[in-house]
Amino acid sequence: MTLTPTPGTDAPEPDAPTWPAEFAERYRAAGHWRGETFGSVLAERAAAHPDRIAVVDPAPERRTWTYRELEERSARLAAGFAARGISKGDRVVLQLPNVGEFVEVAFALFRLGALPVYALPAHRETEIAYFCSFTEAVAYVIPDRHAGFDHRDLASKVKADTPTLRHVFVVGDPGEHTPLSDVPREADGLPEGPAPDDLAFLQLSGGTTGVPKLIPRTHDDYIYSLRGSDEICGVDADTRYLVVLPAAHNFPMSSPGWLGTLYAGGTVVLCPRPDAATAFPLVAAERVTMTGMVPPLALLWTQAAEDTEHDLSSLRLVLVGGAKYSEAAARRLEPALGCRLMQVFGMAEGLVNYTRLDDDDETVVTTQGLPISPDDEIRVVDDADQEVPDGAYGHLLTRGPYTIRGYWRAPEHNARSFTSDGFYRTGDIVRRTPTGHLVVEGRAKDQINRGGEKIAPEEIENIILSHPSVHDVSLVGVADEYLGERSLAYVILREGAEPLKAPAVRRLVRERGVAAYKVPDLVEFVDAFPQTGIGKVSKKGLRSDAAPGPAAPLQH
Ligand code: OOB
Repeated sequence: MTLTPTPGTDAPEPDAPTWPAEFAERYRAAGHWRGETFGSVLAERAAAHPDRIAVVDPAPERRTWTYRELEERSARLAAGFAARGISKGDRVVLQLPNVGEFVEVAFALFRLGALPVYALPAHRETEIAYFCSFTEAVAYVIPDRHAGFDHRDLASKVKADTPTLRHVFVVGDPGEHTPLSDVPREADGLPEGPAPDDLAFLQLSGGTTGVPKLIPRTHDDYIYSLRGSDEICGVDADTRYLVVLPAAHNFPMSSPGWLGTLYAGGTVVLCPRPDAATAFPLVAAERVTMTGMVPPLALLWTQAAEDTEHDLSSLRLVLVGGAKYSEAAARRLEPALGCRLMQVFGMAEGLVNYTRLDDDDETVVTTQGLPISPDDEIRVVDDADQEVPDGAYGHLLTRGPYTIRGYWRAPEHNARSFTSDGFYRTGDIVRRTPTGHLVVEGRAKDQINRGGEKIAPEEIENIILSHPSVHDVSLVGVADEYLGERSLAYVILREGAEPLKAPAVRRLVRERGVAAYKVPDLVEFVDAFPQTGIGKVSKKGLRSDAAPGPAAPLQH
């Protein structure tokens, strides 16, 4: 893997900072990092229980793959990718919805040591072009069409502009690209796989800046988070986990998610859409035992469960996280769905907290849980990085055996997002209860959390600012009963400029080709922004102008 160069030598800049040797040794000695890779884990599971069902893809026709089949398919695909010139360390942007091929391609890339870059199905040209060019991706894997959108046209445009991008592989009708099914399924020719401390993939950060940051996760660190999550959530060979959120997101991937389920030898059921009308019949037919979702979806499921005809009695545990889950909503989930609730407060950068199966009900509905690991170090600090007394609110800083030490190729940003001793500045405002459970009170980072989907205001502000009539813009989150927050763009027009209407602002953002969830929900024209004491735009002031008050205070 890339090592931190010794000062004074000409070693190349590492792609990302990694754990100092003494930490790595400690995490190995504690048994957290066990020298496994995703490839070795799948091979072991396939040898131990070849005929167990690993993956169920219900649509459009029910397909199942046993562990042996998944292992063979992904190993052969890995050899086929290798024959096409894809090798260890290469980046491959993976943008597939919840279909079996997602799992197959991910494991093929893991086996090769090529790094999936996990795009969300909602991402559009702006994001994809950035991921491809910034990571110098050699391949891009897409569905033909998904949710009414033709990914092949987008791929053609991106390929024309990205010199490194040699392959576009399509699941379905390929158009002018290569069908994934045409990649030769070689029986041999597999090069040596990655080492356990090599990078396994690049995950996307929610982001606070103009462009998303990439999160480098290793086999060792991520597999440790799977093992810990499995233990906490009681995942075992009988678990049948339904992937309702996009499989590319860290939550349904590893908390405990589809990777945690496969680690334990359970069955992953892929859900093509998250709505109750799609998911409930699948829960019943596949005897689903566990799933994870964001708060707005949990609200919908809770309501829909009241008069459903579908048998949900197989459900044992529903995890809810990604955004603050209101206590009132949390209280309704268990009676409605007839299963245990667990809150999850996690981040793609690493740290994941869960309430525990044996926590009392009050703790489950009022807190966001405890860290996975005894070696997760938690600091709650004031603005000067001084620890606050237990129970007081402060900024959450963390470091540990599965929390990154820096983003990928982002040294300047890393200097701001990490302390000099390697703690990640989460941007979240929390307090700790006497039992050590964390309660998320709000956020200090400039980010909007729209029902679990994260928006970096700067990215959208830059697009709106490019309009000649716009003098200035500020995007803020305002309270929303269902989503927790939605986005509001305050726009100041240039004097004497062509007048602009709200729909045109929204259209400008949409037509720039960004994920639909980033298009401002509301647009308001103002003459001036409220200022803070030092003359900076006060986002807090804007938020309180907009609404009687956000669901939770967003700044302390
Ligand atoms: C998950 O990961 P990301 O990377 O999309 O977002 C992380 C951020 C956190 O820093 C926090 O601001 C917010 O999302 N968040 C929550 C929360 N869970 C995440 N805020 C309040 N309450 C919660 N329960 O969102 C993610 C990753 C793994 C597991 C679960 C969620």
